[in-house]
Amino acid sequence: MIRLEQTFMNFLLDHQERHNRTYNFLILMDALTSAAKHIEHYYLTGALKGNLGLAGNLNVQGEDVMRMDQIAQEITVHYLRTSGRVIHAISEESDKVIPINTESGRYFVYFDPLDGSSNVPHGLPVGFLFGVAKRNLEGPEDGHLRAGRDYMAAGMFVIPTGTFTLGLKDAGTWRFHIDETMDFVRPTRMILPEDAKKWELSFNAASRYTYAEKVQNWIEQNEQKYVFRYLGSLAADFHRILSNGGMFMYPAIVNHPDPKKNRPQGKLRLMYEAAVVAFMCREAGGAAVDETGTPILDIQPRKPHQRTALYVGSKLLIEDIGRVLSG
Ligand code: FDP
Repeated sequence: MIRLEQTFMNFLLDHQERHNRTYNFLILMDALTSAAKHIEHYYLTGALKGNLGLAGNLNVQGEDVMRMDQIAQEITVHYLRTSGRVIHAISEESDKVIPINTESGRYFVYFDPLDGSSNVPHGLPVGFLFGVAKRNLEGPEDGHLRAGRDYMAAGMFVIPTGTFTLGLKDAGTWRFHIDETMDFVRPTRMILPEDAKKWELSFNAASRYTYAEKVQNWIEQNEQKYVFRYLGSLAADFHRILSNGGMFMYPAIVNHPDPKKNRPQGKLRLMYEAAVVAFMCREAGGAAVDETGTPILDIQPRKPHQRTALYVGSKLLIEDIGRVLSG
């Protein structure tokens, strides 16, 4: 007997019906999964077609744009536009807020279509991360800069592994795998394991002496209890933490020997990186804080590309480091 699985769309349809919701979110998710599959296709053949190199320009953060970043951006905006459900989008690849269906759209989408750029030339895992918030449907629009606690969903595709993880507000975090027909299937509820045996720490170890002293001390006192893993791609590193437990961190850089390289605000972007993983983590029983110990999901963004430090993972570990950070 072959084993056939429930599809993502079927799972979501069931979810929407159980909560008496419209199908608009389904249409949006169809657009996002289609975009992810399309990006995955380009990524898999990227080395052959010369798509894994630099595009020759810089992005809004002053970083080199890869050819794949542009492809992924074009694909995602296309699918969001044709869904007819998105009012505005904020993307890592675009300086300004992107108007999509400004009259009829219902959702704000915050995304990074290809995160983890150091992995791109090697064809190794990168992430397509996104958060979704709903516009105010009654009365005047209340702005597109939403805190993570106001997202209705947040998810990530780890490309090109065929995995998709989605956090749904108050309804858990679910993982899906791509099947032979390119459908995402087999909803599996993700709950961070309480047993610390498999817990991992994930951070750029080469940068540890650039962190605040209290963070360095915490690492020294705790690292030997856990396994260390770091790929340098937030989605892929967080994917492991969700399964095994532990903590991913990208602390503020405050003690760099070259002070110009300090990043007191942190490196990761709040709206389409930190809040996305923090949302999925909360729905899986975990937590996330910034450099002051403030919950990531409570931070009200002041600008689209705001950066933050990030500590995300198993609740006990985040509470522990949170005490150190806020102390
Ligand atoms: P990258 O700069 O390679 O695109 O989004 C930023 C990000 O990747 C994350 O995906 C990753 O976790 C982190 O930065 C890696 O940064 P370091 O190279 O400083 O470790």
